[in-house]
Amino acid sequence: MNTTKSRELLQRAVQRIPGGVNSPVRAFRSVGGDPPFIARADGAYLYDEDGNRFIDYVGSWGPMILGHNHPEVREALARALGNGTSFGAPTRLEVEMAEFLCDRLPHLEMVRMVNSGTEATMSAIRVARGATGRDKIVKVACCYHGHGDSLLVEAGSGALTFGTPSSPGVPKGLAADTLVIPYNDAAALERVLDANEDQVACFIVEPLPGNVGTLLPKPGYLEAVRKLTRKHGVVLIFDEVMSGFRVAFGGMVEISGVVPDLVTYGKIIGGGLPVGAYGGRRELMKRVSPSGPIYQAGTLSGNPLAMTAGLSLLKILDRDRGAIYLRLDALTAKLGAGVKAAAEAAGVPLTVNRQGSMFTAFFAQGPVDDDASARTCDTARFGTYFRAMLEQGVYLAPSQFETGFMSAAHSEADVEATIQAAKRAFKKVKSEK
Ligand code: KE4
Repeated sequence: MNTTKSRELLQRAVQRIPGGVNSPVRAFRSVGGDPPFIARADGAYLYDEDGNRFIDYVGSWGPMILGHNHPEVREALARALGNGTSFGAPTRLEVEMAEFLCDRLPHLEMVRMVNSGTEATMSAIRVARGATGRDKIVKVACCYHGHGDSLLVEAGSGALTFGTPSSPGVPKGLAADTLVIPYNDAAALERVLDANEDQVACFIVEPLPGNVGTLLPKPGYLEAVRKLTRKHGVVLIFDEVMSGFRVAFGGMVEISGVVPDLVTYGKIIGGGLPVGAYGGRRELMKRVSPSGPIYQAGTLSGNPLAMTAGLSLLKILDRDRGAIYLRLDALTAKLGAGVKAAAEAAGVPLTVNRQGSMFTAFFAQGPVDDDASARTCDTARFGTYFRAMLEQGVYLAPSQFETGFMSAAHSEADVEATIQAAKRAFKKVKSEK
């Protein structure tokens, strides 16, 4: 595969951008090799600067649920461009977006738009702390909620789960207020809430974790979490930045029937432009400035172009939700089954987790249902598999601990071609060790 232009761009990029990328995972550090620089995308495909085409299972990490460059989204943006790009003033589009979301998501009584998932989770936590007057938060070890200081925290030593920074630059004092527990373990949540009575503002969790690869909630887990947080007066925050409008139109709230106090969104609701949102109970959201004292702001929040792209994508999902989610589920089920069968034929242990069009092939015997079991993966084998797939024109998430995304633009032929590529890739994995 010719990668001349991408390599030249990477050499220039690393001179001026940390690691040559504007978000770390794009650098392919955990899978080896250098990333192709993408020139354009259309439907299910990415095209790099050297003209190579890839079947894309990253979809910009979630937003491209209908595929890249959707004509209705593109045309809506073209029309909006003529009106100007940003005003820093209230617009009709923001009202329409807020009404669209709240009218269709019963758990959303009020919502505030921001510019990323990180801003959404940071803000939701501040609302929980401001509303309860409590400083501590509880998070799950394997969940990622963006790079806000309180959330770049890993499980500390000792039984009390006090957090320690997972990055330099996060103050120890702040990290200590973040308590970290394993996923799918309601007893661990009960212990930490009992040990910190009246001190915990919120429990934030990806109801369907996608940042350690895809994990599924055990039966009863989310219900138990809801019961425990209500009992202790703790705000329950579902981080649906990835799963929202992805696993179902109503996300994991729709699938599980468990209703959080606050929820965060991102990715799909921006249609590929920078958008995040947080919202939920009116009693909490009315406390946000300027209607209340809890401060949060953003120059480009609710930007007209981002609202246009997000609304046009969401309206298509709403209009054709039955057919779209059925197609996504069927295509992804076919892919998962085909890849699993290919691994078995090659004698490579593999566990495929999937919910709708979110999926991960873990190089582990399995089951993989929490952080500890996810960490047993053979990441070296994943790297070999990833590179072999890329060489064959299949663009997977460049880390074992990430989620893949199917789009409605993928065809049966794309899925079949991917399965055939996987058969060859597993043979290479097996031959290497
Ligand atoms: P952003 O700040 O990247 O828009 O969103 C942060 C975030 C919050 N919550 C969840 C559940 C998320 O998945 C994310 C971001 N997801 C990663 C994918 N692992 C974005 C990819 C990247 O960091 O480049």
